[in-house]
Amino acid sequence: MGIINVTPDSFSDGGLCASTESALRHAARLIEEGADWLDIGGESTRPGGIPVSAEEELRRTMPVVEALVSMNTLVSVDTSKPEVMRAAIKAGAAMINDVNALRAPGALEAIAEGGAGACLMHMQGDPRSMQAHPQYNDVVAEVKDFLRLRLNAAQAAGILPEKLVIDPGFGFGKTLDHNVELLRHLDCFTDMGVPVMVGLSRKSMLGKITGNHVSDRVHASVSAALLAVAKGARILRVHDVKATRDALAVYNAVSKETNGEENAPRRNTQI
Ligand code: 8Y4
Repeated sequence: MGIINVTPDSFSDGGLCASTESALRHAARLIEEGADWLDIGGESTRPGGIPVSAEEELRRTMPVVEALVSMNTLVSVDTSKPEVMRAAIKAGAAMINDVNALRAPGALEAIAEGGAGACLMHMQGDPRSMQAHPQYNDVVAEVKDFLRLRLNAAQAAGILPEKLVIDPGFGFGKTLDHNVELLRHLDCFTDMGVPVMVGLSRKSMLGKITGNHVSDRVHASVSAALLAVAKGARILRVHDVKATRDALAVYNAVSKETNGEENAPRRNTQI
């Protein structure tokens, strides 16, 4: 899943048309590089990101969603606002990627009534304060308990299990140790009956591990993505589609599940 941020460029006075055009140019590139999905976001969900109104989020994202849907691209919309969810689904978005796991009043109903898919992500606290004092007794167990509760709430609201995806939410109210622990034990999340999605791309945990600036985290991101796949992740939310695709091609060529014949039991034979 390739990431498309639609936020007005503060260094140009091109306004909305310019940001729509540059988002669509970027989308075309990510599709060419092999993205199956594009995740369209109109509000910065990073720590300290500036909140925007539903109207502004719609103004930014809808022209991009409409254009991509008309080009037969699988579109996911990164939003926590029910009003934006409804408009995105009406325009043809197949999935809503909600870092708030459909906890806003009306969010569950928006997905259920629209018949769309949803990614339920774990976050401790809210984007403004979540990185202040992240705290867990057992991060894997607590994230898993939260996701189980949200899966149950979604299904109770009438969302079909085959429309749901879960995500442990790397970097959302977690220290480096919490993030590493979650990635190390990502396989613990594969028994919940729905695919596991991860977003590790260029995140600060990779900056802390490598010492690299956000502009130089591609290699670390690809490594983390491959580790996540090895531990059962099925959807990777990434900036660098080509690099991730190349790594996955190598992974899939070697991996046992896809090969059959080539992987008959082998042992070391003497002479
Ligand atoms: C550099 C680049 C530094 C990006 C930080 C970031 C996730 C997500 C985000 C995720 C799901 C981000 C919307 C944060 N992360 N959705 N969204 N999972 N499902 N930060 O991990 O990319 S935004």
